[in-house]
Amino acid sequence: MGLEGKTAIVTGASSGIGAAVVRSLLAEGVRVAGGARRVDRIEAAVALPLDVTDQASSERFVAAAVAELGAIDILFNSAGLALGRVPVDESTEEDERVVLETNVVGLMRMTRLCLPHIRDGGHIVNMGSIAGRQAYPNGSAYIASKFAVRGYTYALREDLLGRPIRITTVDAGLVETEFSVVRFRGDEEAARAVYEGLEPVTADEVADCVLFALTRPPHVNVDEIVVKALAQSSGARIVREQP
Ligand code: 8X3
Repeated sequence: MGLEGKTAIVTGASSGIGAAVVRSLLAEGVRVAGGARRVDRIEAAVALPLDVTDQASSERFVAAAVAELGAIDILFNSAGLALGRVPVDESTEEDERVVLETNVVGLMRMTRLCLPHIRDGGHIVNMGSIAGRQAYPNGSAYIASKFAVRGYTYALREDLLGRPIRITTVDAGLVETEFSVVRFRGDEEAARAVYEGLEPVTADEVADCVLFALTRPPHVNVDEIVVKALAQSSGARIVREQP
């Protein structure tokens, strides 16, 4: 099923998996509105400021995107982050709030705001994580947020059942993007160590998974894709080659 001429909204469009999905949708002939705080980094023709943690910003974004694109065929909810790798008793309320407000409340808000504009045959793809399927040590807020994304996606599927809108989550493991630099608050060395001694999945390879789900026939709903580096069985078990 080709995507030529379809329209898409992508959140978290300025970097990582969001930016990779923008690129692959553009290559398929999709008209994309990308939203992020760093608008200058968005490669989509329609690049708009978006802070999913801010209701007014999200409302302005959706109104402007719909004004540019008309109805929406694809919503890719990619905006998300992790902060820190510490045990629960060292975690801070502030970090927990930022992670949950971005990954969970922001994703729910964007879905709710976009839904009235998603036309029949539309598709919502949520970026999940293997952290939303199995816990690993020292990642409680991120893990809680991604379990919530999976729960919300299941609930969405129940509430939209009978409507011609498909729903997919893509749960990725180690993907080398700015994710770890953000998680370690700019500490590039700590971020690099996350991917050392193994070949992580790339953002483009995750975008391929998104494209696969989007291009199935309209009656086929790919519920979940779980994609990990071959060198990991979970967030906690990773085999690294010694230098
Ligand atoms: C990212 C996966 O395991 O690095 O969503 O937290 S993990």
